[in-house]
Amino acid sequence: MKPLIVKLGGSVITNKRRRFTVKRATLTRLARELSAAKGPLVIVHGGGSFGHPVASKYGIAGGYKSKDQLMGLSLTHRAMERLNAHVIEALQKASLPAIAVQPSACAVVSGGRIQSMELAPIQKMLALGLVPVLYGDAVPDLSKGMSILSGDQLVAQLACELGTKRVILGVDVDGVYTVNPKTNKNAELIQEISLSNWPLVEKRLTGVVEERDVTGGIANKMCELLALVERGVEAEIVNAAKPNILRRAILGERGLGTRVVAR
Ligand code: IP8
Repeated sequence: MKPLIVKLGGSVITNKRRRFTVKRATLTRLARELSAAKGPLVIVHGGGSFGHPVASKYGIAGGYKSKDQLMGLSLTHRAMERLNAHVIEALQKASLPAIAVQPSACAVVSGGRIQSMELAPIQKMLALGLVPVLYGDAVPDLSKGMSILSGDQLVAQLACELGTKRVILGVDVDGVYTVNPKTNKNAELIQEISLSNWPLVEKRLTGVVEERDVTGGIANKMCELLALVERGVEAEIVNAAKPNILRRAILGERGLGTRVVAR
């Protein structure tokens, strides 16, 4: 059986306004919702207020320019490890046998893109019934020296390589909107994004991302997902900040947020 891949967005599990702050109650609830999965599961989480501020301070995404960025990479990675420890602990409390997998130690990255990834340990973990948990990470980069590998890119890579049929991305709004729904009441939810309507949708998206993450906004997310659905994988962006939405999506319900489709 192919694994389901679920991404927990950084804005769902951390308080983006307060550095290094986990939304503990949300994480506890999401761990319980994830435990509803019937088959093999891979979890990826984003950086939120752990990885992004540190990566941004040291300009990690721009590549290696000066020696102080080495400490920056080390600190960014450590911040992600700390967040990952919170996630793993919450999953364990929900009886999921979660195990951390360090992306910077198994992905070969060049120009910010994964060139290859060692997946044998992850495949064995899944075969055993473990739940691998990966995260956006600060990584050595073959051409830029260093870069940031986003959780979204990891989701796409893992889905292709593990033969996943469906990926679910949990965010803190109901899906993709025409404008930022937190600040504009005229925001319209886009129910379906496809390869054909994306150029038009992209033009309509204005100010959807309020604080830009070091890994870019919704356009980058959509690039990863559209490339994925082109290969026959289903993708849906749902509101994981609302109780039970992620659980329902995991149990197979469709149309709970924005679906990304090939047609
Ligand atoms: O939040 C970025 O991952 P993302 C992780 O999935 C870091 O874009 C280290 C900033």
